[in-house]
Amino acid sequence: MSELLILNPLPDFLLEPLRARHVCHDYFHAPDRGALIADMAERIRGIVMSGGGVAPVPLLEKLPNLRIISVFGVGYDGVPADWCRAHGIRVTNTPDVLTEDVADTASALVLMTSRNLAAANRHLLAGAWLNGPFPLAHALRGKLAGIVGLGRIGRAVAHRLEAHGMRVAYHGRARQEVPWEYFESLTGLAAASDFLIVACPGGAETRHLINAAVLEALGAEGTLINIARGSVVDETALIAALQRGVIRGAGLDVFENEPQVPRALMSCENAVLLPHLGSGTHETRRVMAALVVDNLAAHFSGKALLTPVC
Ligand code: 8YV
Repeated sequence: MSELLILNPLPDFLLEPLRARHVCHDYFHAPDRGALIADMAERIRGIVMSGGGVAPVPLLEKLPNLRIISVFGVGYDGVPADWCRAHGIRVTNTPDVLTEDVADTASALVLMTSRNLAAANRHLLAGAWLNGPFPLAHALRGKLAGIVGLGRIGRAVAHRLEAHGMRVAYHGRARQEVPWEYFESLTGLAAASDFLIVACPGGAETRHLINAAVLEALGAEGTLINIARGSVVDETALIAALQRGVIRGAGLDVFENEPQVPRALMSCENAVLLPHLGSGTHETRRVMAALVVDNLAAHFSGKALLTPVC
């Protein structure tokens, strides 16, 4: 049985099939990770990690027989993919199967922020409705949804928001054959948008892409939505923009240092914050888990990988 290093906590419905097929070593909970690696470095043939996890090069360099990294998620920004390519290490992820759930989450955050639904819930639960109605909010129809990164998830978000009567535009590395307006300038898209929706990959190329200048352009009637990676947004600049009313609000499912969320951000009443639950449904996570198991099975039996990154 091939031996695997489990880099992050995984759900039982993934751990059980992995343990039935492989010898699994729990790196995350190991009392002495250095000793664990020193003891079995030669035996490790694969790594399993979560979408938000990190597989640092210094760790990978200690595993001379590592041949595959299987990511339980679509985002693989925590994997040094170029290094893996150069060292003959395959990488797989779980694209497509989580697109609809993550897009649903983005659509929910747009609705929650536009209609202040989280505050409305607090209003009722606190008994404030007895003292008067909840304040009016804002409609979605006719508003512009500016999508940063029109990949699979970005397109699914666009279709959902069109169904709410919103207009759609986008920014990305290149213009695409789609019926929506393309903005070559991110700041230009922000200035035109009522909702700026971050749906691009994480990683060095997009780190702090959404900075103070972009937030300034989004403006006092604008809302930032992020269902991609926390690293894409300068969180310090976002907190300042929320506190000063530079933007109207934010709806976030991802954060720079998960699961630690800055108290200053949690104190912003104009922010709706979710604990990175974008793909977090029974239906989707089980299909993702099956992809992880099946990619490993394909690799170790010399067959083509189902969802290769490299
Ligand atoms: C993971 C994620 O799916 O898919 C991703 O890239 O960010 C997450 O939604 C989840 O953490 C399971 O690993």
